[in-house]
Parts: sequence; structure tokens; C-alpha cells
Amino acid sequence: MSDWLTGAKSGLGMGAGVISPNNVPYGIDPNLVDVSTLNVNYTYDNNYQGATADNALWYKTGAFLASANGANNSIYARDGADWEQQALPIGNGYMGGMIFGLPDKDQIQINEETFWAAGYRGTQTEVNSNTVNSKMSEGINGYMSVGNIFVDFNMPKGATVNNYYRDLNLDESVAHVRYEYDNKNFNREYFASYPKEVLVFRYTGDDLNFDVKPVSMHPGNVTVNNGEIKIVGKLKDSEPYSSGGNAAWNQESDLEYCTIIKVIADDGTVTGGYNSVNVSDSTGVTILVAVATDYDPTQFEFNADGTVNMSKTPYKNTQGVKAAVEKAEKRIQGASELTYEELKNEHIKDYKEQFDKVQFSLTDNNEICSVPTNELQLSYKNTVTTKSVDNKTVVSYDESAYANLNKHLEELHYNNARYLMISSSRSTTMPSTLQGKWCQSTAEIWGSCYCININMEMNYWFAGSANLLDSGKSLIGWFNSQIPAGRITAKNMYKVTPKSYTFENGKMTFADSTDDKDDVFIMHTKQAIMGTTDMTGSTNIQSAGNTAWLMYNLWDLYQTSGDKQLLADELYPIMRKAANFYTQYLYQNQRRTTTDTEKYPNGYYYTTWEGRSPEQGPTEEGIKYDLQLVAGMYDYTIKAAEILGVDTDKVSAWKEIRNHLETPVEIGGDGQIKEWKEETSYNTDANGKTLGDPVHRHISHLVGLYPGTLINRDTPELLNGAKVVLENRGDDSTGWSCSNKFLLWARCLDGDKALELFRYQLAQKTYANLFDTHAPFQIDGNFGSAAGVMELLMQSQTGTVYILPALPTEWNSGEISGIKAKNGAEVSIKWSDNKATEIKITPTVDGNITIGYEKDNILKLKGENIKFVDDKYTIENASAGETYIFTE
Ligand code: FUC
Repeated sequence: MSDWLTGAKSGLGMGAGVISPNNVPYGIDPNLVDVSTLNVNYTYDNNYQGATADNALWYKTGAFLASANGANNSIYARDGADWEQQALPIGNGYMGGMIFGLPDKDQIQINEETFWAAGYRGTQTEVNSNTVNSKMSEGINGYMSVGNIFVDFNMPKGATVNNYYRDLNLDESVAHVRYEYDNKNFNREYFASYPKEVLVFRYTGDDLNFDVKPVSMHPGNVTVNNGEIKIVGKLKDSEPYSSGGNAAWNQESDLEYCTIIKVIADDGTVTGGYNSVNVSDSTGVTILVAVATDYDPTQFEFNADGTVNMSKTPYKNTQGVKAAVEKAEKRIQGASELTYEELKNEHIKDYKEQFDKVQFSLTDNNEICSVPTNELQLSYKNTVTTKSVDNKTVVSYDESAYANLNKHLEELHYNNARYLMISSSRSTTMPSTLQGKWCQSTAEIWGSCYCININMEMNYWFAGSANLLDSGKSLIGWFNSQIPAGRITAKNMYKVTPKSYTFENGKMTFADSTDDKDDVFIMHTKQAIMGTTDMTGSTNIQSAGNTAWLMYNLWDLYQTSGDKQLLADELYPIMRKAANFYTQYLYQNQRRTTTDTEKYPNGYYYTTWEGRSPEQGPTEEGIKYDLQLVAGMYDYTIKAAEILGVDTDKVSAWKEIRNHLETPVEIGGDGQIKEWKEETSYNTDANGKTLGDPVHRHISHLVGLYPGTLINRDTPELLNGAKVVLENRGDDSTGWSCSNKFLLWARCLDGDKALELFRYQLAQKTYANLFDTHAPFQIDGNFGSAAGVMELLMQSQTGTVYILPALPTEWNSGEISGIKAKNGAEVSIKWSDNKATEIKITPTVDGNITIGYEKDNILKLKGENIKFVDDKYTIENASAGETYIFTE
């Protein structure tokens, strides 16, 4: 992975300050990218001041590990380790910034959410449903870095800085750096403003002298005027990554871009260079950064014959680069109208509206953690590991070290996930990619894409329950921008076109339709932002149920908000389009007759088409993963239609298929949930043949346990079958897979085992900056574990709100507030000595609320005992908006 940032292609357009990222910049001072000069000496006084906020990631050095960089002195030759392990992310949903905070040569790597390689390469003609789009066979559209901004203080090599401090304050979403050098004080702040759609950096100090030097990763022209650097150009082709296959490459990008860096000094002198801005003798400097492309999700036109009109470039604004320049200029203009303090206050206010909805702590709230975050993480790393038992890995640790771990890391990781979600995903932005909005490369593995065979789903599992509906809503705009392409894919790959239909007297009738409610779409495993809904990558990674799975995320946004208007206007219309696709395809192509009338009394069943239990084992019809996903998709879409009182014709058809679907959840010979129909004992068929990888990272046949509900506490045999699977799979895996196991154990109501997985992830799959690693950095593990935390403390998927259903013994006391149950109610819980001491519930709809808390006669409402029947407490006729407080 030595050329993580680079790739093998070269010769792309050069401009001053603009490079192809595989070489030390042409026309750029080579010292700029020479990291060997970054190795300053750090000293600390006895009265060194550490963190001042509890909810903060903090460090005593800049984000540079000399050891990680070996002999390579150029940032373009190092392996990106500092970026993914040390640097700290800021973001406003539109943009991301990775802050290195280096005293001598600061580096901020930047992203903008529409920097994606290639463009629409959809299949325009009929193709076999098992065929990869030939134009995309080499890879997928990939999300790319914009470039880096260096703020070079030109310090002498090996300089000594004193009392260095670096943090990311999660309460305010502002990163800070401070240090002393040469008997002078220096301070920095960094944040990403959602209201103004810009990144903001603020440098203050006794005497500031530095050069601001951007290095774009994309060809373009640079102009410098009045302290403002503007780069305008075309997105480069993406590159192959060299560590195993092609992410996305040789796909010329359709988009053009504009990056503006505006340097505003309070005092001193600002001079423009050839491709840089110099500041001298100043005490305060604000830097604003805006980036935009001419991406336009509404530009996707059809010809009369239903093909895409390629005479207009899809997803590109008709104004071309002018649109990008205007957008970036407008953003800079908007931000320039406010003072730095005003910008910051506006940002903090906006951020806190999201972040403050939930509070979570396992340690004393007022106690500020005196241990730097990297050391905290190291203490986990040294304590929790795995050992091999019977060819499986099992989490292993020393009991007393385990009991003494500082749980601050666990609460911080959860709160950091909420921070990352708000920073990478808002209602008006694109959803979070595999890396949120933070990608350091133009050739990232898997293209830092939207991978929909678990990763994108996992990203959003916790959004609704963590009261981050605004972030979850980013899915809606993205779906709507991709659905027109998904409609073409449905037609060309599966011969499914928009039709109305109903099921009556044992027969389905279909009629061509142009009504939006009859629209259809389908997507395949690797998704992007420019309509590549057809099969890209390879056939080996395709599964029929993926699109159905994404519908769970939409349904969850309704469940956790209880917002019927949202369901009617935004969520259900998308869910219905997916259900329309599956209905036609399953009814017309996937109905099978059978003599097994015990299982299928009508002598037929519907099954899913060929796919894989991601990403292993046989390719065949009726994979349990696909069946469980499609079953859940129908359950939720039917419920949604019934709640809204619409589409009775469609509901009749959906019920026909749902009621005659090939059995999604089955128990095998070992008592395990089966992954494949031919599985007898675990992972083996009747002939003794091994079917898949017994310890594979995907545990696809448990989607019915989480996020689905087919396997739950009321189906004990199935729940036990899930445990058998988890035990066979073992514990070690990639970061996201560890979070998935954490979640699944929580749903199995084994909180202690779930916590082992969480701690293992924190120990071995988490970097010092709390980024989750696959490797490389993948954000799904951060978000997946946040979902897990909530499953330990509350579960409501079956209708009853269970309080502390899987509380780990180690989490003896704590507090969570403002989380959302799947009936829309807001829930807060305090506990100590492993028992709930206070529960607050605020319903969003009128009606009964049932609370599951295993301890009888413990809960009192306004001092009165409340009825405890069948292990549950019920508040009858609870009123929306009223807060019900239970105490011991
Ligand atoms: C799926 C997983 C991989 C990886 C990739 C982005 O294909 O199987 O582990 O997370 O997505």
C-alpha cells in the first residue's frame, strides 16, 4: 500500500499548484510535500493544560507519525497512515476536512461530496440479468479527494514546540490546536459550517507568518487575487488502486469544479504569490474554503424511446463549469459577510440543534478525561485481543484489566459516531459514503462508494434512533436522484417496466402505466451518485435483496419519528417503487411449483433470483439473505400502505407474494439458522460438502435478527439458532463485521458478549482518531457500533419498548437521553447498580405504550405502582407530547 495516495497513472493535466497526485507537484516547491521536516520536538511544562471538555478527542502531538512514514518523505509516497489514524475530521455534510494540526506545516485535506469519478455509464440496451455493465466492468465510480491545503510556517527543521495540544470538541464541532514556539503563543480553530457550506480555519498568535498553498488533486488553472486563490478545472480520471484490483479507473469524469480559498487577515500584510498567499506580521487570520462542481442531480433526460438522452451529459449542469464557479463564489460571498465569531456562533448553534438531542454517558458527566484519546485507545488495544479456539477466534482478555478499562472511550465512541453522522450527512446533502465524506485518495479501495450489501445500510441503522432524522433524510434525495436510472436498469436487465397491478381471484393483472405510483427501480451492489444502478464490479458480489434492504432504512426513519407526513410524502413513494419492481419480477419470473405441500399448501412459492449470500458460497436462487430481506420489505411496505390507507390493489398483490415466499428463516441440523436452503449442519450440505466460508465476515442470514424482526425474543428457537451461527462464526473480523456481531449479540440479549465485541472493535479495529478500520478506514463500523450501543439500552422492534434489555454487567451505571423508540416515542433512561432508576417516555402519537422491564413492581409512575402483566407495564391511552416519568 505504499502508493495509497498515488496510483500508477500519470501525465494528467498540470497547472501551477495543481497536480496529478502521483508525483511531487510540478511547479511546486518540493519542500511543501516533504514530510521529513514535520518532525518537530514536543516539550511540555509541568502545568500543561489538557482537555477542557469531556466530550472531546484530544492529543499531545500533531497528526504525524514519523514511524509510519519510513523512508518516504513526500506525502505522495507515504501510505496515508497519518491521514487515517491521526488526523481529525470536520464536515458539514457537503464538505469534509481532515485536520493534521502540524505546528510547522499545517495540512488540511479536503473533500466535496460531488467529486466522483466517471459519470453515467448505464447500460442502454437489453442485457442479461447476470451481466456486468461492460462499460463499468473494470470498476465502479469512485468518490475522490479534492486536494490539500498547506499552511506553511517555514519553521526550521527539528524545531521545538512547547505545550502542544490538539482536539476535536464534539459538543461544539470545532477542532483546536494550541502551542508555544519561540516564546510566542499560537492558536487555531477549524470547523465546517453547514449554514454557509464552507470550511473555516482561524489562526491567531503573537506573530503569524505563513504561506497558504493549496495542492489540488485535479487538473485546473489557478488564479490569485486579493488574498483569494481560485482553482478551476475538470475532475481527473480516477485511477486503479494498486493493492488489489480496480476500484474505479479509466473512466473519464464528466464534472468540472471550482475551489476557492480566501485568506482574510485582521492585520499585517497579505501578498499573493503565483499559486499561494503569503501572510506576514499578523495576529489573526481567517481562511474560508468553498468547493463546488457542476453536478446536477436533476439532469437526467429521456428520449422518446425511453433511452437516456446522451446529447446532454447526465448529472451535469447545462451551464457546465460556470455553475461550479458561481456556486463556490456564492458560498464564499455568504461566509465573508459574517465576522469569524458570527460564523462560528452560527455554526455551533446549528450543530447543537442536532447533537444536543441525545446525551450518553457511562462515567461521571462532569469529569474531564485526563488521558489523551490515543492513550485511551492504546489501553484497550493492550487489553482486549482474540485467541484461536477450535479454528475460531474468540475475544480474550485479562479479567481485572477488562474490568478496569476506562469506559470514557465507549461513550466517546458513541458520541463521536453522532458527530460523524451530523458532519457527513444532512437532509440536503448526499448520504455518507463508505468513508463518510472523508476520502484521501482519487483511487480509494471500493471507490469509497455506496456499497449496498450491508455498508450503506449500516451507516444509517442508528440515525433514526439517535434522533438524527435530519441526517437520515439525506437518503431521500439520493434515492430520488438515482431512481430514474434504476428504472432503466429494471427494464434492460429484468424486463420490468412501470405497471399498475392487483391480485384478485388468484390472479395478478398488470397494465402499462405512466403513473408515478407504478414506477419501478432496482440497484446493484456498488452505487454512486451518477446513475450506475446496473451491475458494476463483478457478478460475484451481487445479491437480489440489496435494494429491498435499503428500504428498511427508510421505514426506520418513519418508525423512529412517527411522522406520517414524511412517510406519505417522501418515504413510502420510494418504498413503493422498490416493491413494484420486486412484485413484477417475482410474480412473473420467480414463481415455482412444488410437491412439498406441507410447506407450501398451494403447491407453489415465490423465490428470489440468483444471488449470493454476500460475498461467498453458492450462487443460486432463494438465498436466505435475499428471502429475509424481501420478506421484511413487503412487511414494511404493506404496513406503510395500511397506515396511510392507500394502494389496496397493490397490497393484495404484495400479500400474495409475501404469504407464499420461499421460507426465509429455517433451522438446520445443528439448530443453526440456515444460510442456504441446502445447508444441513452448519455450512455443510447433505453430502458433507462445505458450502461457504464458515467464518466469513458477512453473516447475511441473520439480517432477519438485525435490522429485521423475523428472528426476535418471541421466537426463542430462532433466537437460539442465531446464537449457534454467531458462535460458529467466531469473533474476529473486519471493523464493520465486529460491529455487526456486537449488534447481533445485543439482539440475542447477551449484553456481556456484545460488549466484548464492542471492546474488541475499540481495541483492534479503531485508530487513535477513533476512525473504524476494515482496513482501510471505513465509517460503517463507527456507525454500526453506535446502533449497537442503543440495542443494549433499549429495544423496541417488536412493539414493546424494552428497557435495558441487554445491559452489560460492566455498564453498571449510566445515562442515555433523547433516543427514539420504533413507535416514535422519545426515551431517556438512568441506571445504577445495573438497575433502571428513572425512565422517561414521551410518545409522539396517542395510544397505549407497553414497556418491557423484567423487574416486577419496580416502576412507579408519579409514585403509583403501575400494572405489571405478562412481564410488561402498560400506560393506557398515553397522550402524544406528554412525558411519563417512572422511578423506582
Ligand atoms: C463489502 C464487504 C467488504 C467491504 C466492502 C466495501 O463488499 O464485503 O468487506 O466492506 O463492502
